Amino acid sequence: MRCKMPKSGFIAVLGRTNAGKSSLINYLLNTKIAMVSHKQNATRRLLKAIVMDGDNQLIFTDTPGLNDSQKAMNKILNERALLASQGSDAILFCASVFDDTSVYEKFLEMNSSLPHVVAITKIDLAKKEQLFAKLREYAKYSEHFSAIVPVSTKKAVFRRELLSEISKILPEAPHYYDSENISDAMAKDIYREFILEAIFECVSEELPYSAEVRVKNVSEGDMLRIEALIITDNASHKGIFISALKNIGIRARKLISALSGQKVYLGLEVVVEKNWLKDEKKLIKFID
Ligand SMILES: Nc1nc2c(ncn2[C@@H]2O[C@H](COP(=O)(O)OP(=O)(O)OP(=O)(O)O)[C@@H](O)[C@H]2O)c(=O)[nH]1
Ligand SMILES: [Mg+2]
Repeated sequence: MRCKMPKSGFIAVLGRTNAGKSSLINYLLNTKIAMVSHKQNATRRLLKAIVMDGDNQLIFTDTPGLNDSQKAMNKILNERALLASQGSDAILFCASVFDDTSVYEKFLEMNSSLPHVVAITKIDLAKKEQLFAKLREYAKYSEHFSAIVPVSTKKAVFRRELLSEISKILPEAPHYYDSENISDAMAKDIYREFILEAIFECVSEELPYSAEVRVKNVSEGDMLRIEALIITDNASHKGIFISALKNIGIRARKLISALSGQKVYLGLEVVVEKNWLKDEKKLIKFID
């Protein structure tokens, strides 16, 4: 007798910045591993989340949000997002219920041969009529997507429906990872994302965009000890980061402790790497 093969595959999560991609991935995984921010262009790196839907294995790649900015950093982020779809089996396109369909139209113009599902996010913030109107707008493109699913990570609705629609478009294949794993990322890479999230939360306006984080050391004993550098681009920014360091530390420690289940010591130091954002070679190396 032939055993039924599960559906398994890689799904690139694409969409405009701030559409709620990272939040959705955390929700689908039932564990927070991806950084989230109300500020735009928060996610800089690709991050995989391994989600089991029954026996099916869905490996989501969080990607930087698509944007029209001409800044060097943002161009690199766009390229990264599009690259993520190349090695994938399917795409999950995310758009908030308030976004117009222009980003989706641009996505269709890419003519990706991959099957995709559309997730309409943040439906908790919209009236029913707004959601229905948005679904009618997308109905024009129904020949392109295999399903459209409204979701809310705040209300925690339609997780099962979304996973099931994505499973349908994946190939039959054995699992790629042990089903106990939640990500292929190293713990220190997730800690870096959490420190970045704390920076986005604790320092204002444009300043988080001048910062990168490097985790220097992680050691485990009676508690988890992490030493990390916050790198910024000039001395006056350094001063502002130093004054926000206590709050950044408190927030980041909370996130790391929730994931690791351990008490956390977090040693943060602020250093200046002059103009790292303006030197494209340095920029690529820093956000690698
Ligand atoms: N009310 C509500 N807010 C949401 C929901 N999903 C995400 N958000 C908020 O939307 C903002 C952006 O969320 P992210 O998950 O960081 O968005 P993103 O698409 O990953 O953004 P980039 O990384 O910049 O591309 C955050 O403030 C989230 O808390 C939702 O379902 N409901
Ligand atoms: Mg994100």
